[in-house]
Amino acid sequence: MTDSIKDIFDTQGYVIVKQLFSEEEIDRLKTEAKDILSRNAVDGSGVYLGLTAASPLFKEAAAAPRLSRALKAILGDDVLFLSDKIVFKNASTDFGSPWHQDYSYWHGSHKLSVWIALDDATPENGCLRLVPGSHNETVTHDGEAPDDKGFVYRLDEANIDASRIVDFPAAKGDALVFHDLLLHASYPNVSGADRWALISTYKDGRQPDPDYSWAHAAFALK
Ligand SMILES: O=C(O)CCC(=O)C(=O)O
Repeated sequence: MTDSIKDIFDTQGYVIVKQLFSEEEIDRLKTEAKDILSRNAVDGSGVYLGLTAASPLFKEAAAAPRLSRALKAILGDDVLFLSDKIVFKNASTDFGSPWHQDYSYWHGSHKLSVWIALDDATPENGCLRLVPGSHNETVTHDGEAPDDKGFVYRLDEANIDASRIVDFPAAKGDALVFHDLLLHASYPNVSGADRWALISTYKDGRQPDPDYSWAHAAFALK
């Protein structure tokens, strides 16, 4: 018997969904994202929040039927989309995201996020790295945050058992649905090519939470 998506999520803290979106759908989303960035005079590499608030195409993607079914299998029928962002790492910049758990930034009820590859992601251009099962563990963030790259709650890689780390190389359109306590990071992009990803965050709408200012465009999935 194969394990259900919820069993896998509960055990590992994540589920991989191959080809959640087709190449054509991803190309349309990336073109739309580039338009949004250029309309807002954003260039280089970085993070941009609020795609769904800015674009019907992103809103449709956030509620795509296959994604909605997977989220409901994990969270139950009352799934609330909270917010999304693109993490765009272009040829000119190469920072890797440090090890962290998203929950440190949000608190409240546990959420999950869906990381979607807008480009093929490899260790060379900055694919994600994960610690399976870490969503069941309490972690003390201890890394320094001396630069301006955000991620004030970090865990020094020296404090992670290297044998537990797995890479998530992704083809564009592949997705990782992950718990907000899953320890994750990404490699630096040393490839000279783009590594863009869309990250959308959801929760069980029945769970009470503070009024998150970053979730101003929240909507319930049908
Ligand atoms: O896409 C990445 O490089 C990682 C981003 C990330 O972990 C985050 O924004 O929480």
